[in-house]
Amino acid sequence: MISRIDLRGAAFSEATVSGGIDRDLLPRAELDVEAALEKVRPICDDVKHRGTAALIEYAERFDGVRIDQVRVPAEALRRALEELDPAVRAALEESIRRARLVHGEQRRTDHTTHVVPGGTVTERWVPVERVGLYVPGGRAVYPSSVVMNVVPAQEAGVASLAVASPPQADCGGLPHPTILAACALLGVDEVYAAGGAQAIAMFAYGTDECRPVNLVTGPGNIWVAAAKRLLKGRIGIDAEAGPTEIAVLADHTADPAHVASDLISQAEHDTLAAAVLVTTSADLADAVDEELDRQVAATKHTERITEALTGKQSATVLVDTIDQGLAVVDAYAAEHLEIQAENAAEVAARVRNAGAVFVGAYAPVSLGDYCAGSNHVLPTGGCACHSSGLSVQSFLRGIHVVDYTRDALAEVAHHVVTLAEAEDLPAHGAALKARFGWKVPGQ
Ligand code: HSO
Ligand code: ZN
Repeated sequence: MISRIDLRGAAFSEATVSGGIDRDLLPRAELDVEAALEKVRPICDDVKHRGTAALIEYAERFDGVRIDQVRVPAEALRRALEELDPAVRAALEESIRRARLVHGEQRRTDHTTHVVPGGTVTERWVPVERVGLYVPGGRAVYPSSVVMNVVPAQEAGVASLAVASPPQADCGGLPHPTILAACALLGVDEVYAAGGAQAIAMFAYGTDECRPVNLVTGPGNIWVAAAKRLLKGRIGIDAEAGPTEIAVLADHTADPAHVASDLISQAEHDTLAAAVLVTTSADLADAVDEELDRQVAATKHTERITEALTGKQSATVLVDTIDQGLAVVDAYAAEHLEIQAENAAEVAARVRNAGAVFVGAYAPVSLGDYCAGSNHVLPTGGCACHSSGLSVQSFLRGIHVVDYTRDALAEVAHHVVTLAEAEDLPAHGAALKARFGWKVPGQ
C-alpha cells in the first residue's frame, strides 16, 4: 500500500545535491497555510472586536455546541479529576513525573562573562510572563499534549498559564473530560472551551474572560497554524505544527512487524500523517509491506491509516548503505526518526536533522508520545532542520545585562566611535564622546 522510491545505485548519486539529497525527491504533504490565512483573518478580527460573544458563536458554528461561557468553571475541573479512570490517572501521573525529570534538568542558569576588568555581560534567563497552551480536540483528544505543553512551561517558571481546547458537543460544551482532568492534575485552573483559530485569537487579543498572553504553544490543525502565522508578532508562537510524521531508518536486522506497527502508529493521527521507511534492505521493505497489509486491516482506524499510508506523503525509500540512508533522513528532517539498525546508537549519533530520535528496537515513537520523558511537541514539515521541539527553553528569554565601569568603557570607546563613523551614524559615537568631555581616549 505504501509507494516506493528507489534511490539505489545511480539513482542515488544523481539525486544527491552537494553531499545531501534533493528534498523534492522525498515524499511530503503540502499544507497550504497561506490559503487558510484568508479564512482565519475575519475570525480573528471578530474575536478581537467582540470577544466572548464571538467565541460563543464560533463554538456553535464550528464545534456544533451552544455554550454560555468560555471559561471552564473550577467545579468542572475538580469533577473531571474525581471521575478520571484510576488507570488513566496513574498513567498520566507517570507521564508527568518523567516529563518533569527531563524538563527539570533543562533549566538554564544565568551566566556572567567578564569581558574586561570592570566590564561584564550577564545572560539572564527570564520566563515569559503569561502563556496560552493550545490542546487539540476534534478527531482525537490529547490529554498527553496537556502534559507536554504544561510541564516545560511550569519548569521554566511561567507565572500565568492558560489552556484552550475545543468545546465538545457530547461533553456539554466543555473540552474533553480527560483534558480537564490532566489540567487539574497539573494544577492548571485557567482553562477555556475554545478551539481553532478563534482560540488563538482569544489568547492574542484577550477577552473579558481571558487576559491576553505573550506566547502561544501547542499543536493544532491548519486553522490553528494559520492563526498562529497571522498573529505572530503580537504573540510569540512555538511553531506552525503540521501533520505528524515518522521516518524509520532500518536495515536487515529490523523486525518488520515492529517497523510496520510504528509506521501505523503515527499514520493513525491523520489522513495527512506521513510514514516513511528508509531502508538498505529490499527484503525488509517487502516484509514490512506484508505486515502493513495485515496489521492495517486488523487495527481500529483502518480507513484513516490507509489514506495516510497510500498518500503521496508516505513512501518506502530504498538506499544502498546506511550512510545514504542518513543523507535521506537528514534531508527529510522528520518530526520523529526511529533507527532500527545495527549499531543503532552510533547511527543515531550521526543524525543531524530530526525533531526527536528513537534508538533501537525498544524505543518506539509511541513511548515518546506518552511516557519517555521527552517532549512530543516537535517540529514538522522539515522544520527540524532549523527548529527544536518544545522545551523549557521555549518559555524563556535570555536577556543580556551589560554592566561597564567608566574605565572599562574608556578602554573601548575609540573602537565604538570608529565603527559608528564607519556606519555614518555619528550620533552613536557622540553618546560616548559626551561621557569623556567630547574627546574619547585613544582617538
Ligand atoms: N505523535 C504526536 C503526539 C501524540 N501521539 C499525542 C499520541 N498522542 C505528535 O508528536
Ligand atoms: Zn502520536
